[in-house]
Amino acid sequence: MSLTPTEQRQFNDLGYLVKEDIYTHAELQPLKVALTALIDRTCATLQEEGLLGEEIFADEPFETRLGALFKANTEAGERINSAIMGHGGGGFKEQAMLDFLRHSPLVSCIESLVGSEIIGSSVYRIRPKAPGYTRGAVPWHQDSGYFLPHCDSNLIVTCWIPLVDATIDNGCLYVLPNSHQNGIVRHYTGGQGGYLEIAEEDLPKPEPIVVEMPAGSVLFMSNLTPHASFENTTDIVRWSIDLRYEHADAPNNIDEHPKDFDPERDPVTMACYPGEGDFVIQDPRHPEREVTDIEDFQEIRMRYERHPARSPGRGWTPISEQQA
Ligand SMILES: O=C(O)CCC(=O)C(=O)O
Repeated sequence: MSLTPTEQRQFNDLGYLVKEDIYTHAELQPLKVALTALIDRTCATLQEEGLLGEEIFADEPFETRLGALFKANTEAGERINSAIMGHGGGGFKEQAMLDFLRHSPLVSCIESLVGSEIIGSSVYRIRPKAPGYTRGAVPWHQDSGYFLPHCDSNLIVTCWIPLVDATIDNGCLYVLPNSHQNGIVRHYTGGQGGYLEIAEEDLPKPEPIVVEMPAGSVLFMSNLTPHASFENTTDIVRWSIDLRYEHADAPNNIDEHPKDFDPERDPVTMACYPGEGDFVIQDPRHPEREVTDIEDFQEIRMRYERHPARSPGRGWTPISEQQA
């Protein structure tokens, strides 16, 4: 599976593309099983701490269980979310995650967009948007708002992948089409949910497209495509994963150790998101560089958890200081 020329054109012209059936239901299953096991372990810890009673909704399906936990005990729900999202959101680093990142139909599609040498961006996130989760809605932004400015001219492809059908009601994504070719828009820090936010008056003008999509489809976006998602008003948890990939020429920290990272260094010498570890997904000339072993993958991720190397960021103004 790869992207057809028409699909590539749509991605380049509109800044987004949806392709269905990149993961079958069976191929989503290992990740759902691993996430369920993590929920079970976290419930056991919360019970030991006296924060959760007997009821852990073990018989509820994956789609609704975390929502039921949130409804019964918001504090426990928030703790389970933190366990899933971990440090910066990319804390989940089990075999099922590495397999998901290396899923060959997806990697072939990425190859159509960035070429055959592919870096997995450190910034992958699991987002269980449970009803009642206060940081579920993500305001309008471009992913480049989070990356350092010298990466604006590099294509970093975001793949947004729902693990359950994503609908308007459960908080699917919205994108602004045709808005990725005019560079970065002003963002503010401390927007809705604590995220970066583009103010209403700075938003590019096209009408937003609502991207409802079945589980296992992939929404491909560029790092300059404005997108947002809103509240989940259903009982279904809108589970999704967002992965990012770039060409090996784009700034990355593959061969860098975080203890050698100096936040005072000239930002143009840094990875696009220097706070977490990038990894090689595909290198046809040097396949030995590809991260295929779970221990190697975990080592890369944990290096950065042990030595947090914060991104100097872009110096956006806080939204509280926005001029009227
Ligand atoms: O999943 C969401 O609701 C927001 C995702 C997002 O903003 C992103 O992947 O950059």
